Formats: sequence, C-alpha cells, structure tokens
Amino acid sequence: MRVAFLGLGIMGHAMATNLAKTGHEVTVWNRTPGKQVEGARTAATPAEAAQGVEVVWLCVSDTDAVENVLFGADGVQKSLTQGMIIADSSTISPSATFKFAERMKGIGVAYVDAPMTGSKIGAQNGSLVFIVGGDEADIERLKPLFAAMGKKIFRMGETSKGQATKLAMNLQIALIFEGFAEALTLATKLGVEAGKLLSLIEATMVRSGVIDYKGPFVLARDFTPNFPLRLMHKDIRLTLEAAKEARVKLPALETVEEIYEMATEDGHKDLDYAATLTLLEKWAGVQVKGNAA
Ligand code: NA7
Repeated sequence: MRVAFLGLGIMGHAMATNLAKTGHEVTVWNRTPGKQVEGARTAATPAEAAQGVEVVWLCVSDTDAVENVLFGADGVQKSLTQGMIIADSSTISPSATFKFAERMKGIGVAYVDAPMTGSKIGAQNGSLVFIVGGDEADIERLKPLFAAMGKKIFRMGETSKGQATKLAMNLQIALIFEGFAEALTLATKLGVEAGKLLSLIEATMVRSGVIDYKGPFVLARDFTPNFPLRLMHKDIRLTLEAAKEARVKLPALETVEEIYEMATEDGHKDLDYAATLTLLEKWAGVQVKGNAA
C-alpha cells in the first residue's frame, strides 16, 4: 500500500522500517529533519508526505503533536482526499481523538486510533499488539499494515476506544511497576536479597508480564529507555484527565503521578520509567541490586 509515516521516534522509526521492509511504498516525515528510513522516501512536510497515499500513519509524542501534524501549517489536512485513512499509533487523549475524527469525517476521511503495546523491542521485531478503535471495514483495509508491524490487533470499539483502552492498560503497568518497586525497596531495607525476591515472585501468583520484563533490567540497574519516563508520565496525566472528564476517581494513580513528577525534577525524565525506583531508594536510603537467582 502507499503509506505516509509521520514521526520517526523510538517507536515510529522501527515501525516505518518494517513497513518498508515488507514491500509497502512508504514516505516518511519527521519534525526534526535528518532521520531516514531504509527503503522509504523522505518528505519535507506532513502535507508532502500525505500526497497521493492511501493511508497516513502517525506516531508522535502527544495530543498537541498529533493536532499539529494533522491541522497545522503544512499539515496532513492539506493533502487529504476522500477515501483515505488516518491511523494514529501515538498515545493521546481519547476525547481529542474523537474530535479529530469528527473533523475528518466531514471530508470523507476515516480515522482509526491504533495505539500499541510492546515497547521498542516489539516495534523492532514487528511483534506489537495494536489496541484499535474504528470502523471494522477501515480496520480490515489496514490489516496488511498491521501485519507488517505487529502480531495482534484488538478492536475495542469505534474511534477513540483504542486510546481509552490504552490508558486503562498503562494505568495498570504504572501501578504494577510501582508495587514491584516499593516491594524491592522495602525488602532491600529489611535485608532481603532482591534477586531472591524476584525468583520468588516468578514462582507465585505475584508474577506479571511487567515484572518479568522489567525485573532483570532493574537488578542490573540498567535504566536506558525502553519506555521513557517522560512518556509514561504523559500517559498518566492523560489518564487522570480522561478520568476527570468521566468523573472517575483514581487515588493510587494520583499518588504515582506525584512520584513521576519528583523523578522528573530529579532529572530522570529521559531514563526508563523504571527509574522511578531511584526515588523510593533515595527516601529509604538503600539501593536495590542483585542477580536474578
Ligand atoms: P519518541 O521517541 O519521543 O518520539 C516522538 C516523536 O514525535 C518524534 O518523531 C518527534 O519528533 C515527534 N514529535 C514530538 N512533538 C512533535 C510535534 N509537536 N510535531 C511533530 N512531531 C513531534 O517517542 P516514541 O516513538 O517512543 O513514542 C511515540 C508515541 O507512541 C507516544 O505517544 C508514545 O506514548 C507511544 P522530533 O524527532 O522530536 O522532532
């Protein structure tokens, strides 16, 4: 298919590379010039990238970035024609997504929100899981592209329900990790070896995908970003905003948001979100480390 891919960050670059590798005709654009994708053409603006394509796929930081790329000067909107599909893999506000989609509907352009889970590694090896909102027929048309970048699609309902679900998923990741980090900090302070605790977790119902994935990185004190703290913080804020709009109270997430705020003040925003552990360690006066037993 002819695809414009906009946003070549950690996730977007790997996704666009997989699209080009699987034979799709890809044109890429990134706000900061100089990024390229092997096998793809590079455009100077979103409008230029979107010219004559069937699908415009976005993967940029946040709600403002999506709005800018779609409706800003030299935005995608200038090149849209009836029958095109916009797919957005950024994690952004569900209510803003709904509004963007309504604006597109007026000109006969379909809008599918397709945030994903699977981190940098999933993006690189084409094993992302897409959490999708949109019309079934539009999603069907996108299937060859989803297949090039991921291993599964979950349709959660109409447009914006993908974003709503993604927030509900990341809420759990943030809280599960925080629980793990608090347990590691307490156990270390009480003299328990972190590696032994991890082995026990893995053998019991406390086990989770989040801990399986993050545990070895944490024990090795490797906080290089697979999912940067600043982006998880953005998702937590989005989740709290969506909850406020829906009049839902999320007390645990509100507390975790403060920890992200302080971790950001400590200069950790570009590290992995696992670096929130360092704040708990600072308060407790310990450092968690060890080998997975
Ligand atoms: P990164 O690696 O931080 O990349 C973010 C991308 O978004 C990068 O290409 C940025 O361009 C682009 N960006 C940021 N702000 C803007 C604006 N205002 N306009 C246009 N483009 C912008 O994030 P990931 O790839 O890990 O994640 C992307 C999304 O997927 C995010 O929503 C995650 O939560 C999930 P730059 O190179 O900085 O010019």
